[in-house]
Order: sequence, then C-alpha cells, then structure tokens
Amino acid sequence: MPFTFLVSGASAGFGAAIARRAVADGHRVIAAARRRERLEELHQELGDRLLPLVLDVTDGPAVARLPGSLPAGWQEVDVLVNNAGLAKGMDPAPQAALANWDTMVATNVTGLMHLTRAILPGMVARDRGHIINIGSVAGHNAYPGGNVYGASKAFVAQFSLGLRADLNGTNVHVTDLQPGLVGETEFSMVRLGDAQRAAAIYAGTTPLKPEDIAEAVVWIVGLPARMNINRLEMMPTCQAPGGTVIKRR
Ligand code: NDP
Ligand code: 8X3
Repeated sequence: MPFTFLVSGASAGFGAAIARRAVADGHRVIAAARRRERLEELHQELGDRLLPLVLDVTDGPAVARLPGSLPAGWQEVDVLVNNAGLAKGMDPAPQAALANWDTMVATNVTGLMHLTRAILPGMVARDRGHIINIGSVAGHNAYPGGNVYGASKAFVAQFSLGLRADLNGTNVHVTDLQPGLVGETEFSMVRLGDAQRAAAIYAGTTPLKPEDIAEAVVWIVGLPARMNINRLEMMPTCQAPGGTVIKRR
C-alpha cells in the first residue's frame, strides 16, 4: 500500500536517499529541509510524487502550523522520518562552543520533539502510522568529542521508547534507527567544517551508504502492522562496538 512520507532533512544524505527510495517504491514524499534549491532539484528528479517543503525544524511555530498548512491530499502523513540532525564540532567539553551545543539540542532534540508532537495526533486519530527516528550508535557509545551529539541521540533512543509506551495498543509504530559510520553525506563536513578532516573520517574504511539507511526504512514500514521494531542498530563490517578506553600516564 502506498504511504505518504514526511522526511525531515531531505535535501542531502540519508533524507534524500530515503525520499528517492520511497518514491521508487511507489510512495509519496513530503521532503522537508531548509535549502529550497536542493529540494527543487529533488522535485525535478522525482516528479510530483515528491512535495518540496522548506522547513527549519528549529522553528517551533512553523512546525506547529505544519499539519494544517499542508496542501490538500498531503495532510495525512503515514510515515514520519525524523532525520534532520547534525553534529557541530568535535572539541572536548571544556573547549566546545556553547553555540554548537545549543544548535545540536535545538535540531536533534527540540526539533525532532516538536515535529513528532505536530504529526502524532493525526496518526493516532487514524490508528496507523510509523515514526522512524534517526538516532545513532553515538547515543550509547561515548567517544571523545561526542559529548552533546551523543547525548542528543541518547534522547532520541529514550524518547522513541517512551513514545511506544504511550502508543501501546495502537497501530502507530515507533523505531529508533541507529546507524554507525555512513559515508557519502554532508555529516562530517557540517561537523568539522573542513573537507580534509571530513575525508579523513572515512579514510581506509568501507562505510555504509545512505541507500542502506533507506533500505532499512522501507523494510521497517513494509512489515506486518502487528510488528514494531523498537530499535535497529546498523554498522558497516569495518566497524564494531568498542567498549571503554583507558588513558595510561
Ligand atoms: P547530512 O548533513 O548529509 O544531512 C542532514 C540533513 O538535515 C540535511 O538535509 C539538512 O538540510 C537537514 N537539516 C539540518 N538542520 C536542519 C534544520 N534545522 N531543519 C531542517 N532540516 C535540517 O547528514 P546525514 O544524512 O549523514 O545525517 C542524517 C541524520 O542521520 C542526522 O540526524 C545524523 O545525526 C544521523 N546520523 C548520521 C550518521 C552518519 O554517519 N552520516 C550516522 C548516524 C546517524 P538543510 O541544511 O537543507 O536544512
Ligand atoms: C554519527 C555516527 O559515530 O560519527 O551519528 O557519531 S558517529
């Protein structure tokens, strides 16, 4: 059955890949992000089964107005992919810029929370829907410089479980999708602001691709309605859970 998706952060990376895959599979996609021109390009590429929507998830009033302001025929969102998110900086906590911390919390935590709150009542009223939150392995594996980014993804993990607790008995599904290292996105460039440092993150690795995340998303939404995937952790085979670090003097 074709669904109407709302994908936040659809102008690049995972979000664009999810939009492409969903449209290829016969679904319709409301593609939301801040960069209008990127969304227009995606619209040109994918046609009228994609609705470009300029939206900053940190703009609380705009997010709250969203359900009523969608065009006729696009108001019933079946699948919300809370993907818009970012890391800013990788400095240790004593040196980190507070502005970067605030941006991560505003986007990864508050933005995700507000968009969920805006879309969820409609799903509950229709007794169907999927919320797929893009978390991260950083939400449960601490690493130096991951401080607020990791904490924001820990919020996503616990919020996802809390939502399911509230929605227990309904056909509204909630999944926290937790990828590890994924290349071919703007993530590390946005985080580090330096092409060389960003490229070094992936040197000598074969990371996951945005298409792999899209594959997981369409698998989740295609499962029988009785099933809920609470969390799904994915890593490339060049990465594995690590454990703690010891500092030797
Ligand atoms: P990208 O930087 O490639 O894409 C991020 C997207 O989020 C862009 O489309 C950007 O669009 C959008 N975005 C950022 N801020 C806002 C905002 N305030 N309002 C609306 N849209 C916004 O990153 P990825 O695709 O790699 O990351 C997607 C998600 O996956 C993030 O939540 C990230 O934390 C998570 N993740 C990434 C991993 C990786 O290794 N790449 C691994 C695990 C999780 P625009 O600038 O146009 O608004
Ligand atoms: C992105 C993965 O390990 O760079 O969420 O934090 S990591």
